[in-house]
Amino acid sequence: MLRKAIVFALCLLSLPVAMGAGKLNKNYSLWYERPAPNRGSSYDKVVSRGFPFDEDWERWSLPLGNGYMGVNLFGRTDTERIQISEKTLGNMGPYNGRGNFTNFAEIYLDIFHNGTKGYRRELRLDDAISTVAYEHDGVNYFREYFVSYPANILAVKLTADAPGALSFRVRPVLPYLHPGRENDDRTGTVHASGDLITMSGKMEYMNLDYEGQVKVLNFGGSLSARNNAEGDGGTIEVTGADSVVILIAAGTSYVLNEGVFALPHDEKCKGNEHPHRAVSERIASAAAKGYDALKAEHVADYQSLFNRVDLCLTDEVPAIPTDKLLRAYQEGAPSPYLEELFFQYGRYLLIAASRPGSLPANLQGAWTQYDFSPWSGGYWHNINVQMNYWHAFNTNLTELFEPFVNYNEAYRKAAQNNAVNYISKNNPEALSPVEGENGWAIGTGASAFGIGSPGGHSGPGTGGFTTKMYWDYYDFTRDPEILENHTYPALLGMAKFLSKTLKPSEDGWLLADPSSSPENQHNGVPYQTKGCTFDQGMIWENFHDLLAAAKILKKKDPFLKVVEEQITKLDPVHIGASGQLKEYREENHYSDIGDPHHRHISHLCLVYPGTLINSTTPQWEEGARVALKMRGESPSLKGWSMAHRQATWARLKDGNQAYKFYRMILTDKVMENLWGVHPPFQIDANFGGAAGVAEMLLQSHAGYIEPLAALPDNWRDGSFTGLKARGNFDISASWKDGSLTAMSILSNKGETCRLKLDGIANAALTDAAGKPVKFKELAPDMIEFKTAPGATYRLIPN
Ligand code: FUC
Repeated sequence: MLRKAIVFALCLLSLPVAMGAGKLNKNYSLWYERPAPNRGSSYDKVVSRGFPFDEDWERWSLPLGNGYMGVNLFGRTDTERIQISEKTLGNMGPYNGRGNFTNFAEIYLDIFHNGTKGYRRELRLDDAISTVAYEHDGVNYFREYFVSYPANILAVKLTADAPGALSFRVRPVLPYLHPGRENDDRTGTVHASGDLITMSGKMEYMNLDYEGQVKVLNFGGSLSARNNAEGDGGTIEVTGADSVVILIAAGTSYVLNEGVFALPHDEKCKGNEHPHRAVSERIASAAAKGYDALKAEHVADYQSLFNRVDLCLTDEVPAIPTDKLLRAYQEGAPSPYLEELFFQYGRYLLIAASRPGSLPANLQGAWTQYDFSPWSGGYWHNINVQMNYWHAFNTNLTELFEPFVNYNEAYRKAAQNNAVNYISKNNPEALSPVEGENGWAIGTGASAFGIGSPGGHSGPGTGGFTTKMYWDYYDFTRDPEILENHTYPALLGMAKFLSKTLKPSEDGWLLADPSSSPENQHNGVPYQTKGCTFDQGMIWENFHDLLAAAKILKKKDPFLKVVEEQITKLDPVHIGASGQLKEYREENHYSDIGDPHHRHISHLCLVYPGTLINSTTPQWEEGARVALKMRGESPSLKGWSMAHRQATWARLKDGNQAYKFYRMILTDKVMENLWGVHPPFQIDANFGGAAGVAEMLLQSHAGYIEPLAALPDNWRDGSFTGLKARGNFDISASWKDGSLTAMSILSNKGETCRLKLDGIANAALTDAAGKPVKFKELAPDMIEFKTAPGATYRLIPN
């Protein structure tokens, strides 16, 4: 049970006034009284489809990252293990050699402190710094680790409270060297010289060079570098230092461009610059800058994103370590603190896994210790990659979506070939001979090196599901440059493809043919049909968003006429004999076809993240409720499946159901380091869970902003600051006994603001100076007012 809790902050009843980079209401950290166990990549346990599940790494290590680099810390005192990932390092992997995210390096620190006292390790979300503290032989030792985005470097500082107490060996090891593995060899050397260890090698399959450097800076004491005869054992011995700073940089010759997706595997990275120069420069400039300046720069950079959103559901911070807190929660104890922590952790992990210039967050975010990662550590487009970015939009981290944009635009050319092949095969009459006119198509699986085509278990709607992110990218930013240069071209190209996947039905509709509701099976085989709800719905979303974008941009493309015509013939929504939103047109009662408890709820994508089914279509909403209820809570649900259900229930305005699935993620699908699992570890439950919380507290998809749209009974009192609403408004709110007590609205773009709340027509609306602001009453529960860019408004319900 929970021990005494420390009352730390009083945030529940005060209206948060500060918006943006303010200090958060309380400290958030994951902390433990023991190091992570390390049996050295133990793969005894195998889960889902034969994927390895290393209990030590997956459950107990703590993740840091900067988009480029992922780092897992074990916090050990005997031999510390610092496991490094770099998102662009790839080998052949499964799926016809489409490329696979793989472990970059292991950096061991042989410290040999056994029998320590007062041990504590921590990952502070407040500043993205991890620490280890303990006493050994009467000396207090302390370590600090962070991965800086501006410097693209891992910095480690070791100190002790006695002079000359630090003696240890720095020992990097390159994993998975497979000399002679046919066509997929990984070679590498580790060489130490002076204060620098260089790890350098090649991935044969992609013709990809990689290099890592470890610089050891001692303050007091001495260093000595050693090498072995084989060339793979460079180490640096530190003796009698007062403090030590270790800087680690990693890089590869990968360049994100069209060629990576189009060329044969051994030409993908051929001729690219070796990473030696860039890695050396990063190490040199970080060393010149010095630890304290690097740290200050890192904290400022990180907090400029993280501190935008605050969430307060309790004033209590439990005084027990995270693993025990989680255990108590799993045994039924409430912990609103843990619920806040998991939400903020989802934001932390995206900041660590997706930054402008890096590849997007993959299935494992930015972290892998495996030779072959589960599902190749790829970008799965039939829900996972979308879920990775939902909270980028609603939790005010929009620029973290940029990596996906760059990635998607780089693979667009290959996706155009996919479209030509797909149309040629499935609807040759519709094929356009004009280059580019068939648009672009994306299937489920993709990696940093290659993409797949739609078909098989997931239909063409996968593309509309993908372009939804582009519309949201614009809708949450209202940035005309984004609309013109990114959103519109993505929507238009996808619409050109989707338009050609449709065939007329006997009763006059246009149906995607072939069509599959992602991954669902009937009698053990993927079920293929015509016009399933997912495909029709996601095509509708794409067409709808394209027409909206075209209207704003005043585009005159003749193809828009085709879309205007086709969108009226999609007929995506059908209610069945059980009252359910049907997954298939030919279904009568619920689950006549398909797995009744399938992990995917693809037809409900029309509710979330789609918008076709909303409060203006109450009968469809009711059908969605019935279908979602019937899908049940089978134990075979994955972490991400729960997160999608959570967000969908939020859209259906059922806070208690949404909360139930949020709680279920934390109860069943989260490990001691609060990583979500499929299982194995898969980051989307972390990300989707955070998006779901924001969706419970604030919605804006139906043309108005609605605070507390799906507030559960368990969150009676609380407050948040800085959640993002469409129209680019930053919203803060506080509530008591389930009712809004105050709200503030920062208008970033000066858009008209439409608000929905019971009794809002009687509310007091003022500007920042307290002057009343006039609003138009559209209904007793809906008002609208004009805003000025940069202005903040305050609303107090009556
Ligand atoms: C989808 C899901 C699986 C898994 C995989 C990475 O195909 O159906 O459950 O999450 O992606």
